[in-house]
This record gives sequence, structure tokens and C-alpha cells, in this order.
Amino acid sequence: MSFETLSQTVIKGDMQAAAELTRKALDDGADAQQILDQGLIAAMDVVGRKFAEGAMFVPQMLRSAKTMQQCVEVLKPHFQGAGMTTKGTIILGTVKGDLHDIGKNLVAMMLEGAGFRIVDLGVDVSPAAFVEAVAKENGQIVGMSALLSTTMPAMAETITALTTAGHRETVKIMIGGAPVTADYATSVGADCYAPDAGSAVTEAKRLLD
Ligand code: B1M
Repeated sequence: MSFETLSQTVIKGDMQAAAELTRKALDDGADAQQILDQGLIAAMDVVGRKFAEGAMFVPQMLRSAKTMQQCVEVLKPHFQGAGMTTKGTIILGTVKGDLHDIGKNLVAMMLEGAGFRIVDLGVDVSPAAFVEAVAKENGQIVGMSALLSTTMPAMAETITALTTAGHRETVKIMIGGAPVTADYATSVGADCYAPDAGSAVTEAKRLLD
């Protein structure tokens, strides 16, 4: 099944048509993961390229992002596990200065579907807010997302803040986001890097084993 029309609709930012095409793809028997990867994430890659080339601007990029989010809402029930026990609590957020949340929300959705309890702190989350949430929610993993090379250092700042607050021995740290790499994770002292939402689930299970 081709998801080209869906991708084009997300790139154009036609919210209603994109949500309808997502529903139709599901009705036609397409796999939710394939719709996500080949229809929606593929569209955001094109949007990013067009933006970098100067062929698309922030308001259009935002509209495409909103369109993708609506489609993800349609897919969401297909990623939810049925009545699973809580595997652990994960404090999740996009780091300070960064407003990108589509990837982080997908990671939250997959982790929730796999049976983890998610405390989603949202975007632009300060190191202090991560520290506070770990203490208040008894988090076992802190998951940080960054999409800008300029906000990646906030991951290191957050790890330092968790160490200073005395949480580093009890909490595992997972980081991800398009500019983040496994080497970067090692260099800032994170416990792991996950390249995508599926790997985030695998890594979270491994961290709490
Ligand atoms: Co922005 N943006 N943006 N943007 N944006 C990028 C990231 C960019 C690469 C575009 C480009 O130039 N080609 C570029 C960053 C360059 C860089 O630093 N390397 C960029 C820029 C420059 C900016 C602004 C500075 C633009 C401006 O204002 N001049 C500005 C910054 C605002 C801010 O944050 N302070 C900005 C704003 C925006 C919008 C608000 C318009 C919008 C975001 C809306 C939203 O998120 N609600 C937006 C968008 C949509 C993008 C692109 C096009 C798409 C991002 C996305 O959602 N991808 C993006 C280009 C691109 O990435 N191709 C771009 C789809 C998503 C599913 O992928 O987030 O990578 P991703 O998540 C993946 C994995 O990375 C991983 O799993 C996810 C699912 O598989 N993952 C994790 C993510 N987090 C994880 C955490 C984990 C584990 C895995 O563990 C905890």
C-alpha cells in the first residue's frame, strides 16, 4: 500500500483530509506502524528538507506538524496495549528551550502502549522541573528529547542537576531526538540513546531489567 497521498496531504497541512486518509488506510487494513512511518514521519522529513532549503517557512511547518498530530490521534488506539501491568514510571519531556514534541509524544504513546506509566512534562522543561518530577513521581527513568542542536546541551545540564540532587544512582537516563547520537549519549553520561519510538520501548525494558 502506498502512503504517498497521505504524505502529500500532511506536507500541505490539510488537516481534515489527512485525518480522513489515515482512517481510510486503517479501514483498508493498513498497519498503523506503516502508516506512521511511511505516511506521517516520511512527510515530516520532507517538511524539514523543504524548510532547510527555504521552500517552506515556520507557519507552514507548524501546520504540517498539527496535521500530523491529528493523524497520530487517529492511530493512537492501535498502539495501546490491553490492561497491562505498570512496568515502571518514566518522566518524559522535551528539554529547555525546545518546543518540538511530535517525536516525544510518539515515544510516550509507544511506552504507554508497552505498559509503562508516563509522566509527560511537555516541552521546554527545565533541569529543575525534571528533578522535581523524579522526586514527586518516583520515576525510574528520565527520558529527554531534543530536536535542536542548540538545545542538546540542556540534556547534559539536566543530568548534572539530577546528580547534584542525589538522584543519579536511582534513576536511569534515556535520550533521543533527531540530532542526538549514541556517542553524544555516552559523552553526557546518559544510560542509553534510542533512535526511534520502537527502540525507546526496547531500551526502557532493558534499563529496568
Ligand atoms: Co523545527 N526544526 N524548528 N519546528 N522542525 C527541525 C528540527 C529542523 C531539523 C528543520 C530543518 O532545518 N531541516 C531544524 C533544526 C536544526 C538543528 O538544530 N539541527 C528546526 C528548526 C531550525 C526550528 C526553529 C529554530 C525554526 C525557526 O523558528 N526559525 C524553531 C525552533 C523552535 C523551538 O523549539 N524553540 C522550530 C519550530 C518548529 C515548529 C514549532 C514549527 C514545528 C514543531 C511542532 C511540534 O513539534 N509541535 C517544527 C517541526 C515540525 C520540525 C520538523 C520539520 C519535524 C520534526 C518532527 O516532528 N519530526 C524538523 C525537521 C525534521 O526532523 N525532519 C524540524 C517527526 C518526529 C516523529 O521525529 O522528532 O525526530 P523526531 O522523533 C523521532 C526520533 O528522533 C525519536 O523517536 C521519534 C519517533 O520515531 N525520538 C526519541 C525523539 N525524541 C526521543 C526521545 C527518546 C527516544 C527517542 O527518549 C526519551
